[in-house]
Parts: sequence; C-alpha cells; structure tokens
Amino acid sequence: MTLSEAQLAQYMDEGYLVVEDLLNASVLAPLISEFEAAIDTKARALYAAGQLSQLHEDAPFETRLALLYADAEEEAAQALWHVGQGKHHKTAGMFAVWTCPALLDIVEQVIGPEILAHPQFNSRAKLPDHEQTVVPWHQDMGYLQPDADDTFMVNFWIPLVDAPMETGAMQVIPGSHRWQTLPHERIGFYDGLHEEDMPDYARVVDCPVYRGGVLMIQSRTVHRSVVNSTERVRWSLDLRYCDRRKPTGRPDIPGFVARSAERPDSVAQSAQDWLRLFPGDSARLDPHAR
Ligand SMILES: O=C(O)CCC(=O)C(=O)O
Repeated sequence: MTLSEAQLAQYMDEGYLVVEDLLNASVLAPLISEFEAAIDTKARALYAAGQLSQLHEDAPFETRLALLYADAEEEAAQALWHVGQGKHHKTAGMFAVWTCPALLDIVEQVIGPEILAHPQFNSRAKLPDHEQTVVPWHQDMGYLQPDADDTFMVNFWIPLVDAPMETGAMQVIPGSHRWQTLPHERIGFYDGLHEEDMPDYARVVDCPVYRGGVLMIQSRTVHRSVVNSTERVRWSLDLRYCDRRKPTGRPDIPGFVARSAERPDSVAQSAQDWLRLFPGDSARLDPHAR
C-alpha cells in the first residue's frame, strides 16, 4: 500500500499523518512474542533470586510488565522495564517490522528507493503513571547532529497495542515541521523544548493509534507523549528512515540499508546482517541515547 494523494499532501503540508490498519497482525506478532519471552525470562530470573514474589504468568502482553513492575523493588523494577525499553532489541522480530514492505513502500514513495533504517530507534514500554516515559515537546532533529538538518527523515511511531490517548499516546503540533531546529534542553529525563522557547502555534492534535496503525512525522515535527493513566503498558516502537546516501546525524552509529535500487547487494537480509554492524555494543555508547 502507498499513501493516497490526500494522505501524502497532509504528511508534507502538516508534518504528520496517522495511517490506520497499515500493518498486519502477522508483522507485529513475532516481535511481541520476543518481548513476551524476554519479560518472562527476566521475571523468572528475578523470582529465582527472591526479587519478585509473583510471576503473573497468566497476564497478557498489555498488562504483565506493569504488574511485575508494581510488585518489584526499585532495582528489579528497572531491570524489568529495561527489557522492553531502549535500542538494544536488535532481533529478527524487530528486523521484520523495520523491513516490512508496508513501511518501506511508503518510505520509497516519500524519499525514493535508497532507504536506510536510521540508527535512532527505540522500543518503549510506557508504564502506568510513569514519569520516566512521559516525553516532553521535542523535535527528533534536536537529538541528532546538525549535519542531518537537510536529510529528509520519515519517522514512524508504531504502537504494539491499542494506544488511545489515555495510554500515553502522542500529540503533534501541525506545521511545526517548517520550524527550524530549536535548541533542546534537559527537561526531566529527556531533552526537550520549553513552551516559551517555541514559536506561537495554533493547535495541538491528539494522535491515538490502534494496533496495526502508525503515526508518521518528520524530523522537525514537534511532538510529545502524555501520561499513561491506564493499568496497561503502552508498548510502541519509533523507527526512522532516510536516504542511505545522506548524513544521519549519528555519525558513530550505523543504520542498515533496508532497500536500494542502485546497490541491491548492500541491503541487509536478516537481523544477523544488522547485528554485524555492531561488533562492540555501540548502542550503549550512544551519548544521545534516550
Ligand atoms: O513513545 C513516546 O512516548 C515518545 C516517542 C517519541 O518522542 C518519538 O518517537 O520521538
């Protein structure tokens, strides 16, 4: 599927677009199973070490991590949360989402067929009422080196569960993709923008997204996520793509080539090819990690 003319026009003119029902359940299922298995393994290890009193084995993906987290002491709780949160999950399931034709066809429609899976990506396990996962207003470009300012990026926010607003979904400022890259400052756990440092804006748009849907933004679109006031975990990914020949703003961290008409031999065929780009654990060394 590619975007209709109206969808493409909204994405280019307003800097964001919600596309519903883009990803089949079969695209997300292997990744969800990997997270379920990883949470289970960590929970069992903590239980065996006497750091958890219950395994909550029967709880579904949407709630199990929240139940375990609520039962655990600080150190064990952080260890559990980190299983789902961050940029370490470089697996077959993650690779399958990154490279699914549904996403790549849209990226090709916007930037052409030379596509890099950008090094800046995250999985997020947004826990109930969890300050650490409430992300302030920011532009993704604010987290990148300025050499990427002219690189067009197609950024996808992809929930792995239904994400109505009350789960801590995203808000965007339409038209803010035309603003320059604004100076970002530390705000709580993240780099972000203070309201008073932002140009005037007319409106904020709530972007609830349901499993199978995606939110697309651009690298200067100002966005934030709100608090999760449910009992569920708002699992999501944020993945970005750009032209493989352009600067990524992350010179020290490799992305992998996801599609290329000019250099088909350079396309990563599996998660193993992706992992081969990280002989050390450069994700941990990333000074901009968030
Ligand atoms: O998922 C979130 O809560 C925030 C995501 C975000 O800020 C991003 O994708 O850049």
